[in-house]
Amino acid sequence: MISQAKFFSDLLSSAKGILLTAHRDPDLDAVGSTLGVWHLCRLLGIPATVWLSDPLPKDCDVLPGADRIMRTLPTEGTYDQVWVLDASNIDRVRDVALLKAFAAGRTLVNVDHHPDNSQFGDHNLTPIISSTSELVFWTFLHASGGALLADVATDKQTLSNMATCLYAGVCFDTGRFLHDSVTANTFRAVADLVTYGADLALIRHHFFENKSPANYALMRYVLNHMVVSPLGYIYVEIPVSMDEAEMKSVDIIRDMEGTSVALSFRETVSDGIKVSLRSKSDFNVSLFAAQFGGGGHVKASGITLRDVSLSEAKTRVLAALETALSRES
Ligand SMILES: [Mn+2]
Repeated sequence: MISQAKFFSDLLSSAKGILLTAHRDPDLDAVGSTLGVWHLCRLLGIPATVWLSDPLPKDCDVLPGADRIMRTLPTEGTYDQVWVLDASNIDRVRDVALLKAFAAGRTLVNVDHHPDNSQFGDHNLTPIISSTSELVFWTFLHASGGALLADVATDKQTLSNMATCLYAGVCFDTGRFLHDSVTANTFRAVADLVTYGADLALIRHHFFENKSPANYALMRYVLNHMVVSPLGYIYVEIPVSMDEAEMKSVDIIRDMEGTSVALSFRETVSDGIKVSLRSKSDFNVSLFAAQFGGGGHVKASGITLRDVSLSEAKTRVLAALETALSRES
């Protein structure tokens, strides 16, 4: 089902050494897919290193292999390929200048599922699919006819570790299998990951049943401050003091009846105003975000506005949203 699966499987198999990385502020799909490929490299005997200079999301240390992730670029070792996962653009990688310098003279491979991917790699594997983790499954574990694993299937523990990491990524990016991006193939992929030994209880417990008091404080704040518009959208403004590390405010308000678009406006210390958008209708929030230089998915996108106040950002985006929504109806 991934037409280039053989090409990328051959590319991976031919590597002398692979540096794996993902977008800044990595989420569970970014971490799960890079670790998934890392475990695959171990199965195949290919030297590989995961480099993520940002801190991992809460509890990601329970993912098998997370303790081997490097915060700084390796200075030793032989690498002929650099793989960037789950990033629509190379500039989404933290320390992109370091990465570009490292990638010079090496093969740059872009593996991602965002529709606005900029095709920045020497080789680009960028179909529209639920998650990079699902993409990794279909490309390397299934579509190759299992050939990549034929010689190594006896290492059940590494296979199970890989399955756990990929399952975590799919589970997270699909909102636990609720988003429109979920297809019959997503469930087929997950069925196989479970067969390979994905630890569902580990993922459920650490990523969905282990919320911190700060997460509950955010939920309380959001419920007290959300604003429902009669025009069919809902939004909330989040001061810099609130912690969104575990859950995004927009995902707390998106389920309100009678609304098709949900937004959060969040002040950050040094990164301007972050606007997160979700759609429950045909309204394309990726297209909408593009007018402000943002992007993402049709149903989930983001905008960063610099040098504006929180209220100014809100006024500008909501004015454009009302115009766009009125055009739709
Ligand atoms: Mn993703």
